[in-house]
Amino acid sequence: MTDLTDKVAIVTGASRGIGRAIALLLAMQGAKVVCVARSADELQEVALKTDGLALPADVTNEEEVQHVVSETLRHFGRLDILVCNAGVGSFDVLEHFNVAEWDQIFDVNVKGTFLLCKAVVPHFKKQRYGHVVGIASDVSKRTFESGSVYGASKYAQDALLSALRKEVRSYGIKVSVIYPGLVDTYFNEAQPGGAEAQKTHLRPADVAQVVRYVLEAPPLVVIDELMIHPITQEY
Ligand code: NJP
Repeated sequence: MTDLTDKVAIVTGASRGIGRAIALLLAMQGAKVVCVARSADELQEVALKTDGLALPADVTNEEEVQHVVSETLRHFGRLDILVCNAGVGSFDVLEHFNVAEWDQIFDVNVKGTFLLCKAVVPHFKKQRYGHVVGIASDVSKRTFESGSVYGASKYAQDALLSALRKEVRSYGIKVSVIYPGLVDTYFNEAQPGGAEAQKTHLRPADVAQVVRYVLEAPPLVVIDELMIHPITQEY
């Protein structure tokens, strides 16, 4: 088993939802967590709870992403884990989307993942160690009506991470991709905690447990992919 004590982990989208739950759980395992998202106040609250570092940043901005990585290394002197979780989505028939909405979804879900990996992987290669975890989606593997744009972005994010896994394996770097089904979060302007969603959706902590499981795998073991659904969800 890989001990997470004192491992340094960047978690994007840590201000709420799944990312917040991942940050809290990794901190409980003794990891030093760098919380990244745009909402500075929410991020500060998570950083206080995790005894970690809040670095407000937009994952679509290369300079801000580079700053997150250099500031992490300056502050902690090491970096072991990257969790690419920040993501956005909305759902409608294809012709109702405009180009700005397409760009926003692809910028956060695909370019954000690309920029974080681009900034972190050279460091991981130098130390010949590191673990990238991507929070993709079950719709990285299937399509559905009204999911064309979001689904395309999640297929692209998955392809990027799967190819990266092949590029970095010989350096001892792991890349794991998690494919959650419905999760009770603020995603797509939802309000979590409703009675119905509690019966039909995973909790953010369920996904966080999967991330922990993947990260704690023995050094020789890489869990490439892991899909998780609420038992009530038709898939
Ligand atoms: O959503 P939500 P989830 N730069 O809205 C951050 C995937 N997923 O936790 O910047 C930096 O509660 C945002 O922070 P802020 C989904 O695709 C979900 O459900 O402050 N951060 C917030 O912390 C996504 O990849 C479901 O607004 C940015 C976080 O992202 C991941 O799970 C199902 C940002 C979003 O929190 C987490 O989403 C599935 C930016 N430009 C996959 N833009 C589900 N919930 O059902 C957004 O299959 N964030």
